[in-house]
Amino acid sequence: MKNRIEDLKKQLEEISIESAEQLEEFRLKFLSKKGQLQGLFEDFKNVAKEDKPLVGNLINLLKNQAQEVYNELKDRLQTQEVGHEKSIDLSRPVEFSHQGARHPISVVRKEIVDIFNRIGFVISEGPEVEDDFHVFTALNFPQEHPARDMQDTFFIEKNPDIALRTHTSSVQVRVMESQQPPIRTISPGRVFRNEAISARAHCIFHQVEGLYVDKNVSFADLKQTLLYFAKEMFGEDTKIRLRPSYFPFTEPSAEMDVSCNICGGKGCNVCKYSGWLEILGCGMVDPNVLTNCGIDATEYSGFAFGMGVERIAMLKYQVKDLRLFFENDKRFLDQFSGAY
Ligand code: 2NM
Repeated sequence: MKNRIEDLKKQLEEISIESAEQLEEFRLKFLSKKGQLQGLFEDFKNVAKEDKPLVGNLINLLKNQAQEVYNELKDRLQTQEVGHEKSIDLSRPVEFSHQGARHPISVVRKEIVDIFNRIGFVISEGPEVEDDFHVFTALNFPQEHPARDMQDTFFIEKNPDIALRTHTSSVQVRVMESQQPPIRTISPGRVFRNEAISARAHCIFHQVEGLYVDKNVSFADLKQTLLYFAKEMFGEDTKIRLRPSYFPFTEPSAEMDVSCNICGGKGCNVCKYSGWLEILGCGMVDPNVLTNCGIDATEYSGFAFGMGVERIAMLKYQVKDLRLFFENDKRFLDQFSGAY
């Protein structure tokens, strides 16, 4: 009897269980009515009277031990099986993410650039600190032009030949100097003007300028390219209109409006009841500019355009004060965290 108890105790200590089937086998063998422990209880009556207290105690201890082992193994097996459901609650709301997001100006700049990329315009970039030739002279600005005035342009104090670029056309001058047509390029970038900061103007802002130079480029090409852009940017139903304008670097020059996509052209406070929103300037590149950049103006012609990214972002997101784009107030920026 003692040997059987010892033997079962040993088996109990060495038990290893991997599956529910093995656990059930264990239960049948040790704990069930037909199990070995029950067998011990049944044979207990045959134990000599003087041995009964000791043997009885041993059997009870063994029974308790077997029950404990069983409970523990069952627990362990269950946590293994359902561990995933226990540790991951799929219905729990996500915690708020404090990761950063793209700035609305970056989102809009990318949108503009992507549209022109799709029709073959290649991005070009250049320096923000430029010389007079690339910012003004090559672009047909006369010596006395007011833009060259200290009041409009930030010059480097010790060298009036060096300035912060006032437009990204300077990048396109560099492109034309370094390569012959066909040229199809788009220049996004930061520009600087010595202006008083207000709800509509800032001394730093962002532009995207485009340039296309090839044989037989016409004003019709300009118009169709910009119509495509307007439809991609503001929606398929968008209409455009061109009004005559003036820039030193283009002739003829025009300002382009798009139909107001807030009121659909009927008139509202965004378009100031005109039905139209001004979004960019454009024109045919003045032959003088091509010549200044080393391109034969008798063989080639081109169109160019330029737009302010802040202005387009203001229209797109209904932002009434341009200064918000520069203040980096998180309460403002967080509103665009899903934009891209
Ligand atoms: C504008 C309006 C019209 C322009 C001109 C050039 C260059 F380099 F080809 F001469 N780039 N961009 C241009 C033309 C820019 O911005 C309102």
